[in-house]
Amino acid sequence: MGKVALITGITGQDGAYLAEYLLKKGYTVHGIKRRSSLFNTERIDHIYQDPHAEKRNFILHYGDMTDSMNLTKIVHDVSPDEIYNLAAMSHVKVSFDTPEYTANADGLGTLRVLEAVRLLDLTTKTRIYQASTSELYGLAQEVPQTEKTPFYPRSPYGVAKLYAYWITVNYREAYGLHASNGILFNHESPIRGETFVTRKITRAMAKIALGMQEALFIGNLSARRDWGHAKDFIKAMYLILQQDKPDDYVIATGVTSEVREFITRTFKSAGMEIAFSGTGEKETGEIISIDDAVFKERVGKEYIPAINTRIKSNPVVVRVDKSYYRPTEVDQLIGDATKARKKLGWIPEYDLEGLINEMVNSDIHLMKKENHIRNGGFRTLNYFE
Ligand code: NDP
Ligand code: GDR
Repeated sequence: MGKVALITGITGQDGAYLAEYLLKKGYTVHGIKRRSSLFNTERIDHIYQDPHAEKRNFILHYGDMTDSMNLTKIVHDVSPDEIYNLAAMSHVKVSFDTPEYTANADGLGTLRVLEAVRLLDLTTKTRIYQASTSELYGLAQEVPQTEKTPFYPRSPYGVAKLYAYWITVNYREAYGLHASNGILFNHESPIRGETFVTRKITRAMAKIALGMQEALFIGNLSARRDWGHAKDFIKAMYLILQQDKPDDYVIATGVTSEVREFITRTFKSAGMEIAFSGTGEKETGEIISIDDAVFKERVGKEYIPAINTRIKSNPVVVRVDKSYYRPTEVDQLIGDATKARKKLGWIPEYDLEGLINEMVNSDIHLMKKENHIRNGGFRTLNYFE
């Protein structure tokens, strides 16, 4: 009999990759999804199984991190070997708008999962992975950040996750739960939420290249992040729960880059050279040249005349909008994953270039599809976040 896993946040980026990964390993995967007025299972559609099918190894349950009775019932019914607690209001900027909800879902939500395991006498059976974050370091007290670096969160999200981190450690120490924190640095992918900065950039670049959008409006260009690929990072989650002893691990690539550089590299990957000028809110990025060969290969020969005409009249494709600034910012993050490398044998396969190329290819493909729909006279959705 394969193991049984329960994933909260299964409809999110990490939940989708992890579910697929565990299914391939022979697990039966249960996931918690929220009731939504629209379908919210797009990321797991390829592994979705008809609830009417007789034998299933992928089962979804309605639930919410703010509802302890519901969570306890699901944990009881599933009796999982492993719980991956990935559900969270995960957008740092939005957490300033919804601080109480974020504390409830991200902080108390974790307590609810731990408490369900304890109350149901599953402490010796069920292992728990808590999705902790580099946002705990916030105003970083040390460079690079390790498991020993003191925390200094800078957002309601970071503070809620700080509670989640420590309550996980506390349940491990107080009740002997196999409960571990993965302190994961930023990880991205073609299925990253559209309002996180990397995906916002790759989507906007694709639309600009295809003549569907004028400019990318962005916030703090100077923030630095340690960006990896979600496919690599979910493997670390799995490895953490396979260890005999529970523990906390930093998971990071060890390379940090500016948002500005992510933009430059994204456009370059599709054959567009960008140069930035000006400072603060007046800073802009303009296309200074097109590499026809790369543009042809990545975007398509037929789009070359239009982009050339466009940049002759208006080369500016990046503008700053201060509404994307955060009340308190995390300026720089870079992780040291030596412990994970040594103890888990975890080594990421993707570098930043590989990540960007994959996201760029995927978003150009997606936007071409949108473009075809528009050119066919049909409406497509507008997103301006
Ligand atoms: P996403 O935002 O893509 O996914 C979050 C998931 O949580 C979604 O399935 C969402 O459901 C679900 N969710 C949100 N609120 C609730 C709630 N109240 N009840 C039940 N489910 C809820 O995040 P990621 O996949 O990127 O991240 C996974 C976890 O890892 C999160 O906890 C995040 O904070 C943490 N993390 C992420 C990092 C990253 O770089 N990606 C780095 C470090 C930590 P729905 O689809 O309906 O919105
Ligand atoms: P982050 O990711 O806050 O690190 O949290 P995000 O991509 O939102 O921001 C990264 C940096 O880019 C700057 N930035 C912008 N960010 C967004 N979203 N939109 C913009 O227009 C923009 N312009 C500049 C931000 O100010 C920031 O400095 C992510 C989430 O996945 C968390 O859940 C997770 O815990 C951490 O990563 C690790």
